[in-house]
Amino acid sequence: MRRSVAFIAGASIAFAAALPVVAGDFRVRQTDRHFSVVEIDARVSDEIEFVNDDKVAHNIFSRSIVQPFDLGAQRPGESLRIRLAGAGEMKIECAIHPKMRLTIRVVK
Ligand SMILES: [Cu+2]
Repeated sequence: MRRSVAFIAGASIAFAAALPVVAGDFRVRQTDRHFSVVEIDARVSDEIEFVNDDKVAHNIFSRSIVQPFDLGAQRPGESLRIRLAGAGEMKIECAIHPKMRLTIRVVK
């Protein structure tokens, strides 16, 4: 009996891990000219929300081959999103503050 309970528990954990993550899967804040996280492990089609909690503007971009983009000027309080389009590693930077760095590893 105990054995079958353990099996069911294990199966439900595996099922939960296989479920797709809902939209707005990751939220990255920009505070004191830094990203709130430096690394993210995500999946293709996950959404990353960038929230500017600073008193200054930012300009998030990536030259990554996987998904190059430039979100342009982001005012304080503004929230911008990207949806991850391909697998690979992305380096995210800010055109205004070169020390701002974020790595997103994307798997299928
Ligand atoms: Cu910046």
